[in-house]
Amino acid sequence: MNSASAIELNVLSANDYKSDYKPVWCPGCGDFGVLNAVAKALAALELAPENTAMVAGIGCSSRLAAYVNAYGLHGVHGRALPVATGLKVARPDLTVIAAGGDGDGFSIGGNHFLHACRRNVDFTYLVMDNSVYGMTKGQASPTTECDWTGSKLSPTGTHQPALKPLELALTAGAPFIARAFSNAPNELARIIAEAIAFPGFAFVQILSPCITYRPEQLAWKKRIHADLEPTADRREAMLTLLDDDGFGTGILYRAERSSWRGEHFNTIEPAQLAQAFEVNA
Ligand SMILES: Cc1ncc(C[n+]2csc(CCOP(=O)(O)OP(=O)(O)O)c2C)c(N)n1
Repeated sequence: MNSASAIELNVLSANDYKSDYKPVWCPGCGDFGVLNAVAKALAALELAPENTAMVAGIGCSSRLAAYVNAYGLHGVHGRALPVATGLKVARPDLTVIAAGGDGDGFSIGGNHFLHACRRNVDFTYLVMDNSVYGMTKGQASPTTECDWTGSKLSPTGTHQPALKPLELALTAGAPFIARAFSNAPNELARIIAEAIAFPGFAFVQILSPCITYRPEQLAWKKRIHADLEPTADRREAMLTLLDDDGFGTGILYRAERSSWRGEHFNTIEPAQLAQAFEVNA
């Protein structure tokens, strides 16, 4: 075998980044588009599956971790980010991707989201936002519109303003913030690849329709406009968001911020730490 064919054999295609598990998502679910785009991005970046880890919470979208051919953890509801943080700090050589839904990430995991943005550990967070709790049969989530009457638990609407994930990420300090659409495969794969390549915490809100509990979201494809332009100016990014209708896609904000790489906190020896907490009777 010559060396050229040996190199060829090592090149993986997007399909090689899909596991043998067949997705159990409903036919037409936006999350299929996200799986395809993640596979395409991993192939484009030529990341070895054995050097890549996907960590997810619980929900339909969080099943993504099982469907990607890499190390995976389908963990505890709302806890993908602390696990991803710990993994990246312990194994900085791995490419770490966290994934989940809007319920997982902004409701039970909301606190972790804010602190992951400000802590800025170098991993990517993909939120498949369908503005509903899909897995538990259609309750309102933090990104559900206040006048949505589709759930028996909130028949007159939630009467609470929907959270705005991009604004939250910007105010909490995330250095890379983007929005994408599950049904725009090339743009989605490009944004995911840029997020993974970014040296810091990279947040991507992916509008991913739930055709079962929110069939009206099929109309999202008519509302999407791919016109967010990256800026490193927080004021400019915030002004864009103040006029945002929630359907602009692209990279909103990309700024240099020193990433938390662990070494800042490794200056104390465990014995010294134990001494600091010693209680003298
Ligand atoms: C601690 C805990 N609380 C509640 C649940 C029930 N639960 C499972 S998935 C889910 C919501 C998932 O919604 P989302 O994250 O938006 O994902 P989707 O299913 O829509 O993709 C809830 C409340 C749980 N599994 N664990």
